[in-house]
Amino acid sequence: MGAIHEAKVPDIGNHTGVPVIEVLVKVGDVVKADQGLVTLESDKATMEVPAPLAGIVTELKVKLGDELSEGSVVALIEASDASLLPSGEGARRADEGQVSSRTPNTPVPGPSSSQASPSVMGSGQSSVPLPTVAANPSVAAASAFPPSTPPVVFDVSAVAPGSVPHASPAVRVFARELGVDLAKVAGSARGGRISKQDVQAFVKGALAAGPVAAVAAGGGLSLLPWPQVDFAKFGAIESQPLSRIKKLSGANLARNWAMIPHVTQHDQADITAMEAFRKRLGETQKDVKVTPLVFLIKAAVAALRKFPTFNASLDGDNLVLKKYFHIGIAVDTPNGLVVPVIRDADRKGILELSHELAAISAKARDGKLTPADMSGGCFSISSLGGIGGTAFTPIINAPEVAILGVSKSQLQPVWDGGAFAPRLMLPLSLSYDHRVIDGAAAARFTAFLAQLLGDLRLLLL
Ligand code: CAO
Repeated sequence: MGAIHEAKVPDIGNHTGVPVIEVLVKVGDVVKADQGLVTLESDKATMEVPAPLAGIVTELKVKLGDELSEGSVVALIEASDASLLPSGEGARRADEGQVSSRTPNTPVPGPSSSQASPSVMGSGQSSVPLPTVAANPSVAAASAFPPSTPPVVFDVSAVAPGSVPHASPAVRVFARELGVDLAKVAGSARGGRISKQDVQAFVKGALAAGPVAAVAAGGGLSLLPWPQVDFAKFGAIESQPLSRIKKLSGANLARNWAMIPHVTQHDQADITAMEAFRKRLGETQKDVKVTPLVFLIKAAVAALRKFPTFNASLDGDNLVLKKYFHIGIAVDTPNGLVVPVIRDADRKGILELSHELAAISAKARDGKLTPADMSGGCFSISSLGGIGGTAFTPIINAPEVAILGVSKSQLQPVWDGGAFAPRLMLPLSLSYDHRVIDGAAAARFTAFLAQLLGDLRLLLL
């Protein structure tokens, strides 16, 4: 009987309580070094926890839904005879599992491999902190053998959210066997996950389209490389690393901007009466600040109810229509933009929403939002109204299909049919996914929003 080793969650940055979404092995399974044992998924990325060495799974320490952090023990593995050999194939495999070096015959996994994923959720370092097995003589012996190729260099940009395809290990193996880059395959399963059928469809499409089209079949953009400029040649500079949030949100924004055909519909709402009401409310409600944003949340919910295709997500050729109303709010924090979600906004009143908005914005600015706080949104609102501006083009928060941008309200002379009257006008900028929403629907949606904000009594209907 070989020694028993613990398989632990490797360095996943500052993330804690990341849920197990798949258990990939069972007790008694024979596993290879580096084989995925369980899959963890935050709202930003998916990663597998790999077996530290080849052997037999003698005990599983986790189940679906358990929330894990760095160092959590996932399983116990009895080392196989091969992995205990001081030299030879077994020892070399264990070595490969630990230092991420690979012989030429070993397939080098793509960005979705178990090596690559952990840093997606982690610190974005340039090399992956791989799991180590303390006091493991077989691994110590194995690591005495120099790897036959240099360690795989980890490219954070290749695995940033948006670059990391959502797929089960079986689908990844299948794709690897066919030589398919999963980053080019559109996932049609729930949450954008790539199924085996998606990979098959991708291959069929590529073959049918011929060699040139096959390259582009994944929708890859054929872009010029990023300009490399020595800025210091032109004057003094200072280089600052991007925050982790900026790197993560930047990758998401770039994907959403490139993959969604955005159109932005601009409109204005006359909020003169709404503001008078809000001010009166502010005089009596001293324990919470009521800003225009909560009225926008209520009006957005009513508009989503009336226009269900805005409360939807694309799932391959299907549109998933949601019967719940969870509204994401873009919050500007010192470390970058985050989008916490207010759940069941349809069931909450103006004051409850105000308390919740204050609480989540404070949590966001303190950097204490959890993945759960930022998941499940149906539609987002990005309000720059407290700062300024007359209009902007917000980027859709995929897999949502629309986002409402709000700029600063201004007093304007508005013709009432007989004279110009001073009215407080609120600029609305609705960006929508043109694959799902037509321009006419977007114009109706914003006009309806403006109508509701112009007369809040309509929200009671
Ligand atoms: N027009 C005029 N004034 C507005 C307004 C609008 N559309 N919206 C808010 N205001 C006023 C508020 O009433 C408040 O005024 P008082 O202090 O006089 O009462 C002031 O602006 C500040 O409001 P606020 O920003 O603190 O509160 P909010 O509820 O409007 O917004 C939050 C909360 C968290 C959304 C906001 O603070 C924030 O982070 N906004 C930035 C979002 C962002 O960065 N979006 C860009 C995404 S794309 O890169």
